[in-house]
Amino acid sequence: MTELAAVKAALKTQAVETPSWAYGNSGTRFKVFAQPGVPRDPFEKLDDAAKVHEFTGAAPTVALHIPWDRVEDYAALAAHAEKRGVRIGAINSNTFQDDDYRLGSICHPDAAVRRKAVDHLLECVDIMDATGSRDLKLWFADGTNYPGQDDIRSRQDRLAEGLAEVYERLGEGQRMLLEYKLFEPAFYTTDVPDWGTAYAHCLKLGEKAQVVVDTGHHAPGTNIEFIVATLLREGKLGGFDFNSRFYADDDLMVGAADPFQLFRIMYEVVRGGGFTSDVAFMLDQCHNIEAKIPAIIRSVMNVQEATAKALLVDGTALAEAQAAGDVLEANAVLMDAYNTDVRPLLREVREESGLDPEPMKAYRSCGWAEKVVAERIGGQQAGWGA
Ligand code: AOS
Ligand code: ZN
Ligand code: ZN
Repeated sequence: MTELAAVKAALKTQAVETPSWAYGNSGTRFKVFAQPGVPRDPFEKLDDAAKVHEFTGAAPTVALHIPWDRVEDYAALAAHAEKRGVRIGAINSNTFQDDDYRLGSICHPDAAVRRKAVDHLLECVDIMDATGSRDLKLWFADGTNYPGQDDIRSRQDRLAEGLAEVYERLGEGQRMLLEYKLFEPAFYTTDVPDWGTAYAHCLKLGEKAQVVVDTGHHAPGTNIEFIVATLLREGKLGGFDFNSRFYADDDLMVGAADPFQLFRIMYEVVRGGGFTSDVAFMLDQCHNIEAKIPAIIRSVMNVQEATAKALLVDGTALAEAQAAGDVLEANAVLMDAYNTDVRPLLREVREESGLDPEPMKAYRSCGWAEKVVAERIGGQQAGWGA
């Protein structure tokens, strides 16, 4: 296989998971702008997700969020997905929306609240069983707002205890993906604030527990690709929540603010063998002011473009320059790949896969947007702000 053929072959295997909540109405704490034609239930969210897959060929799974996607019959939901040509991806838990969780969930000082939170996580594993989902994705809003509010160390103990109970419940081939976030909604301490804390818990739990890197969850200036390289080296990178950020957890379209950062991340993924492993490439975004399905198609394409550039890095030339201590040449090798216009390559890849080379245009002219606007009255809100 020529090198270009290998790059194309790799791109054809790429899968980006889209989040069910990105198809629903969303906004900030100031305002949710309702859009016409948005899904009214989880089944319709899957219908929209199937459109993204139909035109990109690269979005075969859809993440669910419980309770936003709660249904009577999860097997029926999974069957509906399959009928539309997609599958159920990660199950995202929600231990942040109930009044009971004012002081936290799994780290709450009251054992009864902790019990409720853990029971919810166990319910999510039941849903994984029913839908065939592989991953339980955990993000905890737990933390404190004021020094002294609660004991930092005890909260870690409670976290470890709760996670261990859920870990034990995981079946064969199921994973627990633990997400970290620097701050928000808690502003003084967050119980899983960084990759180190997530890693420490996952290491103790065992090999089914892995870390999720949400690209919006870091302090400005954090070198995310270094974290990616480190977690991959340790076999602990479970996946990504991709989105882009200008300021904090903006949840905008991945690759919008900083496509170069996305390229650097994807380069470390490729370099560390993560592209061909079980690393899950998930989107965690909301489309508050832009049309949702096209924004998700654009996001998938942004990931594809960054990946194509990462795959084009001339590894031999880079290794030679690095070994020779040729700083400028090594940097030039990387920048050459980044500065390549990979859109023609991706168009070819799509054509070879029997797809329209221009997913955005193809979606716009397919009539789906007009159809759902006419048919769906009273679309559902995604769940919460962003
Ligand atoms: C919150 O900031 C996180 O990014 C989570 O991944 C969250 O759980 C997700 O956005 C939806 O559940
Ligand atoms: Zn996330
Ligand atoms: Zn987030």
